[in-house]
Amino acid sequence: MILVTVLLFMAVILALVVQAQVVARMALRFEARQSLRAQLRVAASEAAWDALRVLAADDNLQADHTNEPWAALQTNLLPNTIQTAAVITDENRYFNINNLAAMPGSAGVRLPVAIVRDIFAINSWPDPVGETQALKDWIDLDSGGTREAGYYHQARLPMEPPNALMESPAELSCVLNAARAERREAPPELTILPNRMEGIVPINVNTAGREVLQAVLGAGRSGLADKIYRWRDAHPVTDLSQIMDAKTLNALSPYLNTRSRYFSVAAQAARNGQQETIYALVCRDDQGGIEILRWVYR
Ligand SMILES: [Ca+2]
Ligand SMILES: [Ca+2]
Repeated sequence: MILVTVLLFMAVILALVVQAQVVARMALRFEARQSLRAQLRVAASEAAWDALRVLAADDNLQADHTNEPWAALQTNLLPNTIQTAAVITDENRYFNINNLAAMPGSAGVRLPVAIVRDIFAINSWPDPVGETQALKDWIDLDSGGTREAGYYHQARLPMEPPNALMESPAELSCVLNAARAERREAPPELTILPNRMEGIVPINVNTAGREVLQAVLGAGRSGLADKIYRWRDAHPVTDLSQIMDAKTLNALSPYLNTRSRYFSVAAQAARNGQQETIYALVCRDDQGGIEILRWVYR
């Protein structure tokens, strides 16, 4: 009986020791993962800063195009075997959804709603007028419109317009999918910028894709879009008067520029199958100075 008790006691002790070892090993592994995670975040941050230094060193601030050094993918293998990659995207190649809150200063200039409607139409959304109205009412300061708070109450949707500028892609997606049965990604031609300084954030004619360019120029100006494409294949547009006459320029000037102010940076660091990513949105001023607007770890 005593022998059985002793054996049982030893078995319990052994089980406890094994369990303690397993727990200790798990804790060590967790600590190693956390430590690598911290190292990866530092490496990703440094990769993002290196990319931003190249952006700040741009020697031509009057024109921005994708053959400039800042637009190239930057990769690095660090002495501690962490691999990093950083890429800068010119956000002025897209149309800023917050432009819907602005009114062009002079008559005869195309309205932001017309451009956004064209972007939805190009992407074959079912109701470009309704989708644009939903975004406009969400952002604009007034409460008069078919997609203001009353619309959401009536449809029993648990949300209502903040009547303020949009802040994130998640917010844009939420508004667009509020009443949709099937979730859909926002059109890739749209971006979300804080436009604090200017009423309308222009697109960059040197970097904008054909769909954005076509939507901004409007129907009937496909010849101009072709001309811009031909011009920038040979050399960047440095002055808008190079590609359009004064009358056309007058009608489109709030929407077009040859340079960019907003850029996003995606930087990633990886080792042993573990990775950390940073996404940043920055604003570059006329002297090349960089201000960080968003800095998110993903
Ligand atoms: Ca430049
Ligand atoms: Ca509103």
